[in-house]
Amino acid sequence: MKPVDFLNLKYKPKSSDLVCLFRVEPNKVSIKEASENVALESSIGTWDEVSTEKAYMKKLGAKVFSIKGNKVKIAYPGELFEGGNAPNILSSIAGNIFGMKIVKNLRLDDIKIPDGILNSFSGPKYGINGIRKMMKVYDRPLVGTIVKPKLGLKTLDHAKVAYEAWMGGCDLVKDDENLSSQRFNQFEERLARTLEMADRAEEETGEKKAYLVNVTAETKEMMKRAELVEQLGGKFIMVDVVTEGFGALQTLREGDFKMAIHAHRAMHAAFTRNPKHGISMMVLADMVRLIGCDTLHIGTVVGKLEGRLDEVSEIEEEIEKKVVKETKIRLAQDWGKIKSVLAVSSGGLHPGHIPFLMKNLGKDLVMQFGGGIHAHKLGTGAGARAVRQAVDATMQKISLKEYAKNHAELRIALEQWGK
Ligand code: CAP
Ligand code: MG
Repeated sequence: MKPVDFLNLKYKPKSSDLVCLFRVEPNKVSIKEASENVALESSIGTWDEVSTEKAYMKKLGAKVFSIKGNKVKIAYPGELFEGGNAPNILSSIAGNIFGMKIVKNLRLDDIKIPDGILNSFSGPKYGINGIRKMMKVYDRPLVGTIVKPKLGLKTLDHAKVAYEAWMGGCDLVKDDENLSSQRFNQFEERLARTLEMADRAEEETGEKKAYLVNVTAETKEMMKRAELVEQLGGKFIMVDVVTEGFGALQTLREGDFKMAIHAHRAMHAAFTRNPKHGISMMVLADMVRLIGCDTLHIGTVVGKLEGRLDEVSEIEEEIEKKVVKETKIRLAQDWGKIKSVLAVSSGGLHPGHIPFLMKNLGKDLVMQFGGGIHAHKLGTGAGARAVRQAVDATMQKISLKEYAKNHAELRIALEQWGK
């Protein structure tokens, strides 16, 4: 039987193919041989031809159809995958291949998902427009905070910090990625007390307020917690999408709760950070959108993660800006029935960063400040006000320095952290 051709540089991908862009660094073999092995191992092949192979399955073989330098494009027939099954797709295109000896480094940089697979998923329930409608904020970025310290606060202190932040002008208050239901701050009590504070702040400010409570846990327990949030009238739940896992994330989305899902990406840098090996943030963003989260962390360029501005060279900053911008654009790209995802910038941010973020990432954005609010000299409420003042100034095209002249909270923030 003629072997499957996993390498065909004349092949024109079909619209029903899922196409992957890899960066391949061969290990003592040609790029053609390395790429061919990536294609076979991530579809129907193994290290030698097996006698059990049937002619009828050849059409399922993935094909390397473009090699430009170390950039390799591979087309996967849509029938290779089970529709609506995210872990299944990743087990092929992002499975064993990263461990193969025939490559020194391998990075999945980008994917193009065919309509057939797109339409087999739910996508976000609310998306950018739905969240804007829910929060009644239409013309500016949303601002949020993370209750800090990230762990250790007792429930009533947690709820109090949240209240201060909402009263200061935060739209969103979220749990930190590693807060679940530890003894010092148990989930149910925390949920009830903090939602009470959200209701109070809504009444007193006339603005919509949302609590992004972290439901990350064993899947059944996670579902129970999400049901409780819905029963208590919560607008949002938050989940650590990488540590929770794509299958469990689908279970949460298929619960079809009347709540938006906030995706935290803790652990992502374990596979997204190395530009030579792993999986890009763009691919992670695509999977999170496909499954159906409404908001997703995408990075800041200027913040503390992935290297602060003064530590990275201009080139690195341009590359990072490009990655963050492209991910944001991708999250709002037209995917037919699949709604958009609202991008979240977070990590080492303070009010001085706001003009840069709004200039580079626009208004369809959530900007989150943990230390940048709670470390304000005058406390959480003042920190939140300083953030809103910086947003107002930027919306009115007034420099922060000028606006700070008659806005004390912002002036103090700029004295503390600069611009
Ligand atoms: C930010 C944060 C977020 C990071 C996640 C933290 O706090 O709560 O988890 O932003 O990173 O724990 O570091 P600060 P990313 O505002 O105090 O820095 O958004 O890159 O996924
Ligand atoms: Mg955090």
